[in-house]
Amino acid sequence: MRALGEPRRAGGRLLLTLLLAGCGGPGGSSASAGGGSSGAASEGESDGAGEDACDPAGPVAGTYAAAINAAGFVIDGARACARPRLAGVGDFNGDGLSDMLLESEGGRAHVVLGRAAEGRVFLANVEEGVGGLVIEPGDQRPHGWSMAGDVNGDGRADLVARSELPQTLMVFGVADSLPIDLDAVAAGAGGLRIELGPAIDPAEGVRSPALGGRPLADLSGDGLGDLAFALPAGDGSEPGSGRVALIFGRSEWGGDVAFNYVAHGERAGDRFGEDVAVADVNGDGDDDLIISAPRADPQGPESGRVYVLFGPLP
Ligand SMILES: [Ca+2]
Ligand SMILES: [Ca+2]
Ligand SMILES: [Ca+2]
Ligand SMILES: [Ca+2]
Repeated sequence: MRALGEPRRAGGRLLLTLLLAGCGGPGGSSASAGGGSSGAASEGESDGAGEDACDPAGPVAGTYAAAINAAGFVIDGARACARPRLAGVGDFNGDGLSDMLLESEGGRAHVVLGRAAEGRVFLANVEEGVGGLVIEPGDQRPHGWSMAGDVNGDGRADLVARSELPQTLMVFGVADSLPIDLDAVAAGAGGLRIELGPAIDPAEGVRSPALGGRPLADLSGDGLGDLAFALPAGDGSEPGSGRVALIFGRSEWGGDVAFNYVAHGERAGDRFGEDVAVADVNGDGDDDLIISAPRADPQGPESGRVYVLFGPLP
């Protein structure tokens, strides 16, 4: 096995040994491993507006030399214009270390395995199974990725790829670093396709197919991770008030998967479900569900309301 510090590009041309300090890598990569994502479940919108064009042959900002004033490591993207984003964290391979889920333009995702070593991780190496694994989108064209908890109880965090609605794909965590083909997952190998059926209208705009960012987001209290689908433009108590729907984890997946719990916004236009997070707010040891409705009107127009639902949820 090669060391992580030796990037080997797919074509085999580039062989460099780069240590953390003082060496600029291949141009165009960021020195920060962070993507600004908090781990709350409102992440995963990569198909949005405001995209500026990226020229793969365009100028680069200069040399990147890992100028972080702390111990740690950096993760460098594999290719120009990939724009990897941090889509979630969780222990995908079950080794006790938190792993990072990165999603790139075009739907490709990388799982970068947690490690104690400093230095650099190259996604080009991860694509060859060194320090992580790649998930190729195939024909599934995922719109966004999220790290879920362990939704099947095997000790490994699982992933969710938002595919063409009304369906989503779940990728079960694995211990090895072989590439994962999302087409195979859709066919039932190493995961499954969840048909959400008419319960989700594509026009509703699903925001967050998983409650990532925590080792386990367990809102049902059974020890298995659960999935959340936030629909801030969906129908709730009134049309367009928003809703959040949960699918609870289970040891055996398959067949039709129905929502186990649905919370509704109160008034049209509330944007209930704009943000969703999980934390133990009341200190009883059970996860609680936090949902924002920034345009609710309880104290005047769009004064906003945040709901805290104590778990376990029925
Ligand atoms: Ca891990
Ligand atoms: Ca799992
Ligand atoms: Ca659960
Ligand atoms: Ca609690």
